[in-house]
Order: sequence, then C-alpha cells, then structure tokens
Amino acid sequence: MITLQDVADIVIAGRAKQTAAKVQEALDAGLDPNAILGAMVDAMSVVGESFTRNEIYVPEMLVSAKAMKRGVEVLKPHLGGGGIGAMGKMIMGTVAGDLHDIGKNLVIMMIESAGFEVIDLGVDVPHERFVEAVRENPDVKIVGLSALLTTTMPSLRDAVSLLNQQDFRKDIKIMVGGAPITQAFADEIGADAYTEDAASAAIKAKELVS
Ligand code: B1M
Repeated sequence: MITLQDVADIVIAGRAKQTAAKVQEALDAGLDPNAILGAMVDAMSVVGESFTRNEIYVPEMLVSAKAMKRGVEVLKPHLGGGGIGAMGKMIMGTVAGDLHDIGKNLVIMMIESAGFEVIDLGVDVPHERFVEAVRENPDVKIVGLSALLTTTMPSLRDAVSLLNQQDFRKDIKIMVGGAPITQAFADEIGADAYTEDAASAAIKAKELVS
C-alpha cells in the first residue's frame, strides 16, 4: 500500500520520472491531493536541510526540484480550480538574481485556483520587467514577487521600490513572499501584503481585490 512517505522519499531521491508515476499511484489509491503536495513540500525541506549539512550538493537539490515539478504537474488537475480570470489579473515573478521557482509556481497554482489569471514572468526577473508588465497589462490588480535567498532580499526591496515610484502604483497591490521574507520586511520595503505560504497567498489575493 503506497504511503505519503513513499512520495516524499522519491522526491528526496530526485527520481523525476518515478515521482510522476508515484504521485499518480498515490492518487489512484485515494490519498488526498493536498496531503500529497504537503509531503512533497516537506521533502524539499529535508533536501534543504541535507544541503545545509553539506551531505548533498546543488546537483542533488536540482534533481529533487525536477522531481517535485513532475509530481506537481500530475497533481495540478486534482487540486481544484476556480473560473480562471474571474477575480482579475495578477503578475508574478521571482526577483532578479534568484532562480528558485517551485514556491512561486505553487503560489501561482493556488492563486489561479482562487480565480485569478496569472501572468508568470518566470525567475531572475529584472526590476524593470515588473514595471513593463504592468504597463502592458493596465488592468492588472496585483503584482506578486518571490525571493528565496537572503542575498536576493535587497533585489526584492529594489523591485518594490521601483514599482512604488510609478504613476500606476495607486491602481495595484504589491504582494511579497518567500522563505526569508517576513511581515516586518514587507512593511519596511513598502509592500501591501506578505504571506507565508501558497494557500494564504490565495486568500490574501482575494482580500486585496475585494
Ligand atoms: Co537553493 N537554497 N540555492 N536551490 N534551495 C535554498 C533556498 C536554501 C535555504 C538551502 C539551504 O541552504 N538550506 C539556501 C538559501 C540560504 C539563504 O538564503 N540563507 C539555498 C541556496 C544557498 C542556493 C544557492 C546559492 C546554492 C549554490 O549555488 N551554492 C543557489 C542559488 C541560485 C540562485 O537562485 N541564484 C541555489 C540553487 C538551487 C537550485 C537551482 C539547485 C534549486 C532550485 C530549483 C528551482 O526552484 N527550480 C534549489 C532548491 C531546490 C532549494 C531548496 C532545497 C528547496 C526550495 C523549494 O523549492 N522549497 C531550498 C531549501 C528549502 O527551502 N528548505 C533552497 C519548497 C517550496 C514549496 O517552498 O520556495 O519556500 P518555498 O515557497 C513557499 C513560501 O516561501 C511561499 O509559498 C511557497 C509555497 O508554500 N512563497 C510565497 C514563495 N513565494 C511567495 C510569494 C508570495 C507569497 C508566498 O506572494 C507573492
């Protein structure tokens, strides 16, 4: 009988193809999709801790990240989705200098499920690109920025600062998040909202536009 631990183990081992099959097997066995996602997120924490202890290196982190992505692809249709776009448009990106995107992609998935259309600018997004994207989409309601490294927190600060100087600032809300970010930092840099995880990001996004 397949367990959540089996799913976590395959992500930790970084076996991308097998992760997709394992997630499908878990779904077929009736395991809760949110619990499967939780097991994969916890697995990435285990990977991060091993990296901190120098037990694994960047290539191992990368294969685990790929495994998680493959698993999420299988899971996505089972996590529910609202009428995409009904709540309005949001722009999302990981700030310049930062290549982490699993968390951002999960936030996008949850926000789309809450009914938003999300324009994904990807990773390592130059500050000016956020501004440009708002100008290209004048109906955008929220700009979301992710930063996963303590070393890219200044990049997040600069991107928010640039957005804060624009004439359209009063028409948009700025949301920030990522493991090293806190409410205090979000307040300090002049963002409108901070949330800790993808589920609370979706709730906050709805609040911001209502
Ligand atoms: Co890197 N990495 N990494 N990494 N990596 C961390 C973040 C680290 C904590 C590992 C560690 O040391 N324990 C550490 C940062 C330490 C620090 O900043 N003090 C670290 C480091 C050091 C690095 C490099 C510098 C390593 C090196 O090269 N020597 C390098 C930097 C590259 C760069 O970005 N320029 C690097 C590279 C990589 C890989 C490319 C190998 C890979 C990323 C692949 C990818 O994303 N496509 C990678 C990975 C996989 C990790 C860990 C293991 C996992 C990250 C992850 O996906 N977590 C990570 C350790 C860890 O997190 N425990 C680590 C799961 C994800 C669901 O969580 O991203 O936190 P998270 O997202 C959450 C919340 O943060 C929040 O919601 C998400 C979902 O619930 N959230 C938001 C995120 N964005 C939000 C936006 C919002 C609201 C909420 O509103 C807009």
